Amino acid sequence: MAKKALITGITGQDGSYLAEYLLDLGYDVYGMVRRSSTENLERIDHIKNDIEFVQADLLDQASLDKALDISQPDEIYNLAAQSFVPTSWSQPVLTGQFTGLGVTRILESLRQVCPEAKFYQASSSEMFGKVREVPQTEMTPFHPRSPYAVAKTYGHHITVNNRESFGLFAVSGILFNHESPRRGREFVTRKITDGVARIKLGLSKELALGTLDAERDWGFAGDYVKAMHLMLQQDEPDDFVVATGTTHSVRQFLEVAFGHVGLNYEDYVTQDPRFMRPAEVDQLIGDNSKAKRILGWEPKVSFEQLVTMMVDSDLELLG
Ligand code: NAP
Ligand code: G4F
Repeated sequence: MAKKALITGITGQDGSYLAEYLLDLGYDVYGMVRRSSTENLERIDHIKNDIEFVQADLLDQASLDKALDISQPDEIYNLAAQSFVPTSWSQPVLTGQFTGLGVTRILESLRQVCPEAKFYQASSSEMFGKVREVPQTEMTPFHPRSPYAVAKTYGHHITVNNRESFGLFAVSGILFNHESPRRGREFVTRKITDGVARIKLGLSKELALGTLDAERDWGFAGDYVKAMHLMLQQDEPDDFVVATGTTHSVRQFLEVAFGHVGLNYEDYVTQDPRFMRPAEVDQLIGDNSKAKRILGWEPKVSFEQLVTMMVDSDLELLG
C-alpha cells in the first residue's frame, strides 16, 4: 500500500517541491490548505489533480484534528508558517501564533489522532541569528534576532520536547536559506532576479534593496526537500543541519545575477532604509557534515547555477 504524507504549507515554495518529489516516489499526498477568497495554487497547478486537499488552519485546533483524521498520514511535514522575517516585526503576535504555537497545535493533534505518524518540523538557520560559532552545526547555541526566529526556536524546542517526552518520531530540520524560481518575490534572491529581468526587458529602471553586506548560505529548494524526506526514513529520530557549506553576500548575488545578462549592478541598485531590519543576521554558513554522513544527502546545485536558473526563469516569465 502507498505511504501517505500530509504536507502543511503545500502552496508555498517548499511544499510544491516536496509534493512533486513524494508523488514521484509513489506517495499518496495530502495537502493542507487554509481558506482563501481566491485560489492560491499557482506553484502546484501542474500536480493539483494528484493531491488530496484538506482545509485547515494552524490557528484552529479542531481543523487540524480533522485534517489528520481524514488523511491518517504515515508522515507529516509541517512547512506552514509566516515565513517572511520583516513581517515578523510588524506582526509579532501573529507570527508567534502561526510559526511557534502552530507547531504545538499540530503535535497535539498528532498525539491524539495518529501518534505513530512521523513528524518533520521546518526549523531555520535564522535560529542561530547572532552566531556563536562558524560554521553552525546541530550543537551551535541559538541566538534568534527577529520575532520570526524566536518563534522558530520555540517550534524547534517543542518538537524535540515531544520526542523526548512522548517518544514521538519527531525531527527538526535546521535548513539554511534555499531558493528557486518559485521563491516568493519579497525574499531578496527572487526580488533581485525579478528585478534583473525587469531591467533587462526595459520594464524597470532600478532596484531598491536594504543591506548588501549580509551573507547567506544559499541552496536550491529542490535539493533541500529530499533531505526532509530522508530524515523521516531513518531508524531513529534526529535533527539535522541542511546547508551547502558556502556563504555569499547579497552583493555577490547581485554581481552574478546582473552579470548573467551583461549588466553591472552598480548602475541600477539603490539602498533604501525601508528594507533595513531592526536587527540583522550578518552571516550564516552551515556545516552539513552530519547530513552527509548519516542521511547520505548533499546539495547538487551550485550558487552560480541557482542564481542563473532564477534569472533565466524570470526572464522567461516576463518575456
Ligand atoms: P512559503 O513559501 O512562505 O510558504 C509558507 C506556507 O505556509 C504557505 O503554503 C502558506 O499558505 C502556509 N501558511 C501560512 N500560514 C498558515 C496558516 N495559518 N495555516 C495554514 N497554512 C499557513 O515558505 P517556504 O519558503 O516554502 O518555507 C517552508 C517552511 O520552511 C516555512 O516554515 C519556513 O519558515 C521554513 N524555512 C524556509 C527556509 C527557506 O529558505 N525557504 C529556510 C528555513 C526554514 P498560503 O499560501 O495560504 O499563504
Ligand atoms: O531573503 P531574505 O528576506 O531571507 P532571510 O531573512 O534570510 O530569511 C529566509 O531564510 C531563513 C533561513 O535562514 C528562513 F527561515 C526564512 O523563512 C526566509 O526564508 O533576506 C536575506 C538577506 C537579509 O540579510 C536581508 O536583510 O537579504 C537582506 N536584504 C537586503 N535587501 C533584503 C533586502 N531582504 C529582503 N527580503 N528584501 C530586500 O530588499
